[in-house]
Amino acid sequence: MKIFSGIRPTGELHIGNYLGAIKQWIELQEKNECIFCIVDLHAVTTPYKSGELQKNILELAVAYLAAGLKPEKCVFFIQSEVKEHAELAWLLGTFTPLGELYRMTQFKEKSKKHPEYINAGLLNYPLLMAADILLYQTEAVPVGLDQQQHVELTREVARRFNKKFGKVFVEPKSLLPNVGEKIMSLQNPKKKMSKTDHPQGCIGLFDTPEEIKKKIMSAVTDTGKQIRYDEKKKPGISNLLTIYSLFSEKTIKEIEKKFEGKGYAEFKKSLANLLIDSLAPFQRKKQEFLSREVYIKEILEQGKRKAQILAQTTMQEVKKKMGLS
Ligand code: ATP
Ligand code: LTN
Repeated sequence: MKIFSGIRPTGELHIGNYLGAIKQWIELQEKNECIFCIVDLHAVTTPYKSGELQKNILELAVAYLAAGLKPEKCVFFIQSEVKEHAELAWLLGTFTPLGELYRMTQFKEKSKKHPEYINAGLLNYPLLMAADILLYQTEAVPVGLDQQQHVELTREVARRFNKKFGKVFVEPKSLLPNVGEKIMSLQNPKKKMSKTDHPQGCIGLFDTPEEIKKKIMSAVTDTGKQIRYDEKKKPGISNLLTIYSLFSEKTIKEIEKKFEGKGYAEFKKSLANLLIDSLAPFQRKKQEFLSREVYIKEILEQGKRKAQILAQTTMQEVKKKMGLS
């Protein structure tokens, strides 16, 4: 199967990114044709510091490697280095009704969060994402729940193009993890964990043991004492149980049983230790890759060359069908 996915270089990866997206990528790379992108053109649609972007891009590449992506098994590259992404996004915009873009949840949420920064790029964001996906004849897109709506829009765009101009694109589907599709913030269990939100709400893949302990111990929980999964009545504890389950590979039931009659503090202590142990290998690998900048740049260069060939082939067909060549 052809797989494509991407992450914005907007800060340190967190366990939501890992459980929602990257964990699936690592499994998928073994038996599929995978392309994983560092989507820098998407990162500039929300407030950012231009002087920090290159550093963030390199850090995301390091994070991809530290989390377990293998350059010999998948392609990874930087979006802005393959010009066809922006070119195709423009063309897709010429036949997409504005109303479809205005109703996207992410556009509404990011507009609310940054009322001073509602730019056309933010509105067109899903078209650039559609271009990312459609350029590579992608069949499946492994993402967290928040991105499912964008993949649906991509399907619609592909369908519309194929009908209007003739078949070029494959209609992709989203691949969500069975559990972990939406990890919630530790500070506000009604909101998703996010790189650019409250840092205390988010466990970074490379957080130190002290940071992990502090964040888990101060995670917002619910009234009551029981360690029991109930998304409506106990969203805080339910989120922690989900995280516990995914990192320990134990079922929620088993964990509830293990902590029967015990308090929140004991459960949290155990979760903090589990996370410290589970994330330690990522931290070790990150240190190793941080000192190998030349190697990482070489991987990104090779990825760019491979991606360019595929993207150019699709673009030629698109232009021919649209009468542009
Ligand atoms: P930002 O704060 O910049 O919007 P983010 O933390 O929301 O960043 P993205 O770069 O938008 O992260 O997402 C990268 C991938 O991680 C996507 O596939 C997204 O669906 C997934 N993802 C992000 N947050 C979560 C979460 N809390 N739970 C599960 N998956 C998530
Ligand atoms: N919008 C996504 C990142 C993204 C992406 C993609 C994901 C950009 N292009 C293509 C999958 C496929 C997000 O997580 N914010």
